[in-house]
Amino acid sequence: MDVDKNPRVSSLRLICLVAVAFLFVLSPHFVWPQSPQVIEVLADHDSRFKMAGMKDPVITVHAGAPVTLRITAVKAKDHNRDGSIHGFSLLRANDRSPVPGWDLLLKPGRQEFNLTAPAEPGEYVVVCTVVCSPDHDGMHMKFIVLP
Ligand SMILES: [Cu+2]
Repeated sequence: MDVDKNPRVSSLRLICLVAVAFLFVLSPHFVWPQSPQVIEVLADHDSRFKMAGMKDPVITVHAGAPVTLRITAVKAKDHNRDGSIHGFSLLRANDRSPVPGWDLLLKPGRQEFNLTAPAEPGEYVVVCTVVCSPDHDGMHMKFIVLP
């Protein structure tokens, strides 16, 4: 019997072909998911958050997008018992409620956090949660979530 002319075999072939085509079209979404936005922040010795090229640092992200926070922390006057020298905690601007997963403690030096931006667009604020110096109360920065 000629295999090629068997209708079962040829329909199986067609299904395989369609499946492979689908995988080919969809593969970028599996193999290369949206690459994270890398944000570099300096949590400095003068109890201030700083970002290169910004006098008033603002973090801007898109709702639900992957974000890599690359933070360099430099010790101010004081530190926590656990060795944390600054904190990086994200709050909603309107009610100061914390954003889950965005309450970070910083150790001296460079550290990286892979996070997901808040799902809700709007205005947020980053605050330091370690009483790092007498100027600690001024250690905050704007954080904007775009749709
Ligand atoms: Cu602080």
